[in-house]
Amino acid sequence: MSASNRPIYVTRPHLPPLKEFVDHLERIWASGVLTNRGPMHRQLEDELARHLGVGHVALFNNGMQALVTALQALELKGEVITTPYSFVATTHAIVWNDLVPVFVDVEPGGFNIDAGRIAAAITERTCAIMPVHCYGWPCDVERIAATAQRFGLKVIYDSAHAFGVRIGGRSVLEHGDLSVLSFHATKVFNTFEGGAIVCPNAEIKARIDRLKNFGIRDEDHIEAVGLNGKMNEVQAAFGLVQLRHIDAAIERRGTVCERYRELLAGTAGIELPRSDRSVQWNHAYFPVRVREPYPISRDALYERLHNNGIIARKYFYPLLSELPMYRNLPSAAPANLPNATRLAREVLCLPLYPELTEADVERIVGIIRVPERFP
Ligand code: T4K
Repeated sequence: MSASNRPIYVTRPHLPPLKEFVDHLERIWASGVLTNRGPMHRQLEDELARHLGVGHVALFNNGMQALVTALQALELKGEVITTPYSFVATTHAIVWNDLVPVFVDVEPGGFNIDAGRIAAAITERTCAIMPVHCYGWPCDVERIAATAQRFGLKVIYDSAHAFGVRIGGRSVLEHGDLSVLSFHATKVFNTFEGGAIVCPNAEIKARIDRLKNFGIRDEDHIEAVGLNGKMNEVQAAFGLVQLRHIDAAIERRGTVCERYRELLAGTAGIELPRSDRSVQWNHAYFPVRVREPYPISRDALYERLHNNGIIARKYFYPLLSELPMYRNLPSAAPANLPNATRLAREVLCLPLYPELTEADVERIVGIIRVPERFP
């Protein structure tokens, strides 16, 4: 297959030099410790806390288990206010804790929950807010904190997309009571599968460490109905190696985004994601909105790109509030969620990863600029 017609996926995992990973594997072989908070696991927790500029990190085998455990650790009961515009794991984690999701619309012109609408959705059953920093773009963290404080609510950020993001020099992961990362293969920083909870202090981290290990306190005591959420040593080793190369990978992602911005600027009906100098973004996704006067619909553009080997994705369609298990919730009514409903029908995430070449970007943009010329 020639370079001009090979498929281009929405993302590809960034793979560090194999030799560095093999060196780490040799150390695992020598130690005989494969999992259960081994030396690689402990080292990665320390290095990530330093790299991200946060207090404490508890590693997990994936982001979903981390979300479930974060909610469990805060001992919540009742309703959790959240966004309908996310990946299914966000709402599923709420329901796995026997909590009820309450959807609040996203902000006009943005991708995140509308912080100004949260107060109106609060009832006497509300116990927490679970916003998502969608595509790595920070939520209105100050306003969410003020609302939470006013009503005595916990805040758990789904920060699956927000690895390394900073606002005004401070990690966005320090906001909220807990913040949850995903290290899935499709993420900016990956450990094949993986995730983490960013914790403000050693006490809550210790509790979370017990919850992710079946709730075991010590050999004689099991204190809670925990799950098995432990990251193994091979995953942690991959994370350690990847961390050495992550700054260069994020920088390269930024270059690709800049190129998209230059080449797509002025394309009528293609709205580019906003940029803001006070945010140190991680260039996790490149979502464009496809709307009038663009000559074809978002779905038609998606088809046109696929027909030409460009596997862009409709993240996040369908809306979570439209899924069969959630659509009967009172807050799921489309009339309650007009901005999110529109977004889910207009957004297309373009391919974005460090190894995407200049020629790849030109090939993608060529189709978007004049879709009529392509089958
Ligand atoms: N919260 C939010 C807001 C999330 O977005 C996610 C996950 C979570 C929580 C839960 O975190 P985890 O439990 O996953 O750690 C993907 C990912 O599976 C999922 O992690 C991610 N969000 C979601 C947005 O995207 P799919 O079903 O789109 O993945 P898939 O397999 O279609 O992969 C997309 C493309 O990536 C493929 O076309 C090719 C490429 N790819 C994928 C994999 C897995 C590779 O090149 N290599 C690979 O190994 O869900």
